[in-house]
Amino acid sequence: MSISNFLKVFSVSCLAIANCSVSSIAQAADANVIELTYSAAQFQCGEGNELVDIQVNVYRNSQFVQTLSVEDSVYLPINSFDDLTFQYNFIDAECAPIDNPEEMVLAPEDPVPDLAGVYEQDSLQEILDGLNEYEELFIVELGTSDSESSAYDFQDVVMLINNKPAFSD
Ligand SMILES: [Ca+2]
Repeated sequence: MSISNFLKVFSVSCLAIANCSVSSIAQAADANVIELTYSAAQFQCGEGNELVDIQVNVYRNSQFVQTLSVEDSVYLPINSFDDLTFQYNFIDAECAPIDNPEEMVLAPEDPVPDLAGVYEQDSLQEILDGLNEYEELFIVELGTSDSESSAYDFQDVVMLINNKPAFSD
């Protein structure tokens, strides 16, 4: 990717960074740019209720970048996915996420963890099977930390990590 393309791309996410500065651009010069797409949210406050609208605040190196709703994408220059942290907000819901949501990144060849939610586990495998080699899944469990629970399915929030966005050639 050329420097001008990189700066163009960076400036996109820069729009949302309150104190985006020349130094932060310089700092990001060694970083890889990923495209993060919020694919799906699937959470109910109790069985039979509507799916909760979950908005996700994205932070890079502890700085707020952008709020994502389902189907939103953002380009993020990062050195590692660990640079990113997330905050999950339930909109107009009668319940709230657990205090310490559990997050996981899965690459295409990774084994799908042995989760209680068998049906969901199958579809997680299907999503993984459909990924390109440069893509990964970011999956989140917001309902329970009890790995024996059928709610422990890591599909409350699902995001696609594209490590090779189209512009990067
Ligand atoms: Ca869950």
